[in-house]
Amino acid sequence: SAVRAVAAVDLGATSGRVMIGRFDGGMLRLEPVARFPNGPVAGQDGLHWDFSALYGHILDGLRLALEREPALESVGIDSWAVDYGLIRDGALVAEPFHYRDDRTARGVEAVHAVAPFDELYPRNGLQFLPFNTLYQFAADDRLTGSDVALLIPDLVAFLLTGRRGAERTNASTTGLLDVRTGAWDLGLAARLGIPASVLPAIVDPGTHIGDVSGVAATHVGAVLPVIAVGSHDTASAVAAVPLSSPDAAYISCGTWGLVGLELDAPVLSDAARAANFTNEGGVDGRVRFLHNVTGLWLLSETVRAWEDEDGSPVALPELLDAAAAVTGDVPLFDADDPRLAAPGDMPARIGAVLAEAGSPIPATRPGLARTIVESIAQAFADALATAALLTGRELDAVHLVGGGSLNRLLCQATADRSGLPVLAGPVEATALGNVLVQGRAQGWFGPDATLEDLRAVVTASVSLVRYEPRG
Ligand code: LFR
Repeated sequence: SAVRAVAAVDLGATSGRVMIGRFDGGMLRLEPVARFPNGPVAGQDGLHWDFSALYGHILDGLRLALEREPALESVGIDSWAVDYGLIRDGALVAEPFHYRDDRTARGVEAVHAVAPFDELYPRNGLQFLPFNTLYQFAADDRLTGSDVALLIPDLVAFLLTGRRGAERTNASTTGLLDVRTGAWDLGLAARLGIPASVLPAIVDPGTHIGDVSGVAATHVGAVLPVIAVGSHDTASAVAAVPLSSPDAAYISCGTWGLVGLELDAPVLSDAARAANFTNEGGVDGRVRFLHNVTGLWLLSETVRAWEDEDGSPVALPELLDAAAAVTGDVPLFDADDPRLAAPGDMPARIGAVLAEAGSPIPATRPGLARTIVESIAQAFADALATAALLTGRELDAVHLVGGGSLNRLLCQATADRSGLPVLAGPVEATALGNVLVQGRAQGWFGPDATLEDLRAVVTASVSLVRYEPRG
């Protein structure tokens, strides 16, 4: 049978990429086409994304993808969650804010004054994160003058096709989607002064959004269909986790470490609320019951500070090898300390957190890198234990996917600290999940392919690395 192919646009907080995904002989293969940096940009009114630059890279990447694979059947877009662009008269009002911008603190106060967290949790099912979209809306003066608010992947799809919508998995991260009915919670929105008109119609993964048209089609060089995927990157990643049993947990580890289980129904208990576990929407109506652990952000921000200091790049593999060779006591800190959420000066801020707890501050770079990795692994292990407790499951394995799956020190430390075997890979789970949902919409896997069938394709396509817990 002929090779089938689609393009995946996957935007992460530190880099974006365009990939070709090909399905051939029962296996999926990814070909990276373009990779471009991403990160916060300090503007006059706070931290933004350079969305215009990202969009330019996406257009260039799609053009290149079509050159390499003229038979591309469609494109799907995923990105980090919660952030949005405002549209007025068909154009972007301003560069979207970055979720790490601290204006959200104002929004949290304003929202909780009207609807306290205890009331929100059973309604929207979300863990408290100060940047959830509803808090950002509450701190955004431009919202009421705008025609519509579009989450980042929906914004890209709008610019490509002219069609507005809110893809369901990502909409679930706004705090404005009713966790029980799956519809916009317009009662809550009204109480918060959020006009219903800014919330577009919900679109399910697998839906044909529209075709690349107008200037975008000219730039890309073709009228390519755009298919909604699990547009929240974590939803796409979880869709591609080759779960080995119903009691297997996952960690999607990139900038964040998203630690949890896939469930059929949300858990909205007081205990889940107190533990700050979220019930986000997955592909096919599954529930992503998970906790956000600050992941490789701590390491990448640390490395970035050292690179600024040196004026030259730091080699990560060498750093991690040296970190693995560190012996003796490794001091730990709370990876989720909110003081480590903002960009800048990470080694000093981690040092301050350690010092405050009376812990020694590692004197060498490998020493600090080891402390960071072990602290992340400990936070992973804690979240895994909490997930098991809250769902009454006895976990038998942990699938670690995403960039973190290449970090052997992190994988082994997670196995050791959780007492569970860690199955590492695939590294590009997000792009694979993006491709799988498009491929299903294109009929690659037959008319009735379930999420389990899609995961079986992942199992057939990648090999996992197993880390056993050491006593
Ligand atoms: C991971 C992620 C998380 C979300 C955070 C902010 O890339 O999408 O799931 O909580 O970024 O959007």
